[in-house]
Amino acid sequence: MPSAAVLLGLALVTTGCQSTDLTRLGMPLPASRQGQVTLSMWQGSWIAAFCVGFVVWGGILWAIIFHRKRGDELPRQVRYNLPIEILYTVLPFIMIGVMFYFTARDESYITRNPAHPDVVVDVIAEQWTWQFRYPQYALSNPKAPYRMVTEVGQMWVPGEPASRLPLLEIPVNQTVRFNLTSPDVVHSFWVAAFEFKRQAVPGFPNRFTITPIRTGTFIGRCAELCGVYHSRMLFTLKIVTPAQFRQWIRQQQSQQNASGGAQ
Ligand SMILES: [Cu+2]
Repeated sequence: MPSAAVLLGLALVTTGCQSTDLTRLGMPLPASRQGQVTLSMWQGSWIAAFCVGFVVWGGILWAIIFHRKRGDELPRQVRYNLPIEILYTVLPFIMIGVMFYFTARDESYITRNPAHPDVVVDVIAEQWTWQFRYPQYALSNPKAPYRMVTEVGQMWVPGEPASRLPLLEIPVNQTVRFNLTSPDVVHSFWVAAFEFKRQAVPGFPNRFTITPIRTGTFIGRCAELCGVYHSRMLFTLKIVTPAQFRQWIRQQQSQQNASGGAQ
């Protein structure tokens, strides 16, 4: 039981900063349909783990309290107890089977790539910035990153120096396919509210599909240590209504045409 208290305390302390809803057990409020599935998987795993934990802790306590050393006489030794041996062989198989079923079911949903997504975004992750291209609209990053030489080395800065982050804008309630590539080292596309990460591996294009379920502005990060400015490899994610998205695309297109075509 003390370990349960420690665990619970740890969970509260480590999750207390941003999440006020304890039922999410430290996970952010999901911003995508896939994230909702991940969250329920996370919650279900904890419930199952606590059920097993209570049985184990109960067994330990029971042994401590009712089977204390009472003298120098050795208690009756029991071995080859077939029912118990069958129980602790079969039970873990059942537990693993249940975990496997839910993991396989949810994973195949989360990694599903429908053949006809509403929006396609090509994501190029590079040291140390992001480019987002919308091939359906012949649109490249609103502002192309440029290379800045610093005291430590070279870094890519989006737009003007130290100004805004690369912008990824997508419409809510539509399926968005991301094609993820990297020209240099391994990076990782991560938006906490999607409860999802995927690596950008040089020479190995990755893809995934997200269906956002609520509008808002989020921060995207690189989640793979990729060099000196890894921690600055951020982007802004805006989930907007489909109408706002169409308007934004038109705006970007006219800006791009005005500045002389795709970069
Ligand atoms: Cu990176």
